[in-house]
Amino acid sequence: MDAPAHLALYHFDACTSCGEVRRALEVLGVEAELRDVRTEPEHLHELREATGRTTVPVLRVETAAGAVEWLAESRAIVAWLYQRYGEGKRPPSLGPQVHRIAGVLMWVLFGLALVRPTERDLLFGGALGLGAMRAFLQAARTRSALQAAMGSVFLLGVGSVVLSARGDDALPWWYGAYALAGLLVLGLVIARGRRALKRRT
Ligand SMILES: N[C@@H](CCC(=O)N[C@@H](CS)C(=O)NCC(=O)O)C(=O)O
Repeated sequence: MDAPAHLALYHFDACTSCGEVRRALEVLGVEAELRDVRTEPEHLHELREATGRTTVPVLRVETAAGAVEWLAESRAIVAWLYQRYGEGKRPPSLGPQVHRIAGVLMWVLFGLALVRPTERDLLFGGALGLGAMRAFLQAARTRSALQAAMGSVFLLGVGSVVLSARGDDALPWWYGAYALAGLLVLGLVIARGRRALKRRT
């Protein structure tokens, strides 16, 4: 392919695979127009029309001559970016691997917590702790505000499990966690509305 003249990334904030691509763009100092398919549905429409896909990330590469190529799958996109702009650097593998393994482990602990009621607090607390670590690491790597908020919800869950394990049931953990999740959803709806308003003006 000729040298790309314009890159556009179809993505959305909460999408972890998109975060990997945003991270690669940032590390490599590559400029790309970010097209959010959740807050700007017209981009989802364009993507579906051009590729038939409704999942992201997808990178649209346009050359100076006007040729357009669409790259899908986060790993393939990151590999392409490093190959083209990495100057010999290799794509990161540790961060994504830690994220994947922590995710699997978290669900195993959640599952075990359901079938082993005697160790429920420990298993549940462990799962929530892993969830918090995973979300905060991802937030730091990909600068996702949503992941940071998710990390806070998990952390609150850990605190509440500890309180409940100590017999302090005055604050059942799920009240706090759901209240925070509600606030988060509200915050996102407001932010989305404000962005949409800004685009129209
Ligand atoms: N294996 C794909 C995963 C693509 C994928 O599942 N993307 C999700 C978000 S992370 C998606 O677009 N889901 C559609 C939706 O949530 O509307 C990749 O790594 O790029």
